Amino acid sequence: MSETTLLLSQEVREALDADRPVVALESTIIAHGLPRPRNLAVAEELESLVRDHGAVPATIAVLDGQAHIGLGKAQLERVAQDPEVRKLGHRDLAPALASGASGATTVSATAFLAARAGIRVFATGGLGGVHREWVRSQDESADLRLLARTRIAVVCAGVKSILDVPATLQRLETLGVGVLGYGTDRFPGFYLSSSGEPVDWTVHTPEEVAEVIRAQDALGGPDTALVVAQPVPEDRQLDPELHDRVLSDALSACRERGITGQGVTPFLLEHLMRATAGASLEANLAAVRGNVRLAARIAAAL
Ligand code: PSU
Ligand code: MN
Repeated sequence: MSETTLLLSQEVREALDADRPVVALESTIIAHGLPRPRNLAVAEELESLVRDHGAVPATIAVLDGQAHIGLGKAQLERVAQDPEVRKLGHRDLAPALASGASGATTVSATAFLAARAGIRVFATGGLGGVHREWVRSQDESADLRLLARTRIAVVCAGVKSILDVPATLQRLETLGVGVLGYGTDRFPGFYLSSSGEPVDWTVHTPEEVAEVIRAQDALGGPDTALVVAQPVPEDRQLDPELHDRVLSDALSACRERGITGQGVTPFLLEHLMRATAGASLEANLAAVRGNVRLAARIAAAL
């Protein structure tokens, strides 16, 4: 990719050149996953959290046909506030660049661009995955396939609980994407501390994660990602009963309105937020904050 296609902020470029820790942050959660105007405050807070833990934040987005790795204040504001900002998965990057469009990047697009820029650690909320009703809709997030061929560590709170979690874990296994439980032997459930599903590998410190990353690099082989799944603290999770109740309503509403494709995930997150009077948002934010902190510590340990 040419220099003009991938635009690194000066701060990110200097940090990468000097081998200092950098953490990639995605922008879809800002533009399409959180309500305005809180989303901007969160975007800024996440960047500060990365800095507080000794790393440089690189929020990634496409603006006017240029892929930005690291955003300035005005650029971050644009991503948070401009309703024209689209949602860009990995496959949308080329048409967006070619047409001069602006868009927020999902996990798939962010992981791709971050790896291209030489960033090794990435933090988000919850990965996309296999949707319930996959048999009918064939809706599986592009996040999974992209993570099967991108060398990056993604710190997340599991996959969004709106998904079919066991099916998503099975896909990750099939695709050869490693999964570590951070401080847990259960796969986290995004809004919930546990999805109830087991994970095969548990680590407890950023240094242990760094060891796994180094081993992955030493082994070589297919460029797969590493999913570092950290649960939201139990006292910050969404009440599991409330979660299950509102989720079934949200899924029916999505079906009734015929929402498909890129609209599904933002619709469900929005619906849950309203139906829980903001409680799902607080759980989501608690998870993301924890992930950003941990990602910075992993980047520093590398
Ligand atoms: N994590 C969050 N909120 C979000 C997302 C992740 O806490 O909104 C976004 C990510 O960008 C992820 C996307 O890649 O949702 C998945 O969308 P889809 O199911 O359309 O692939
Ligand atoms: Mn989808």
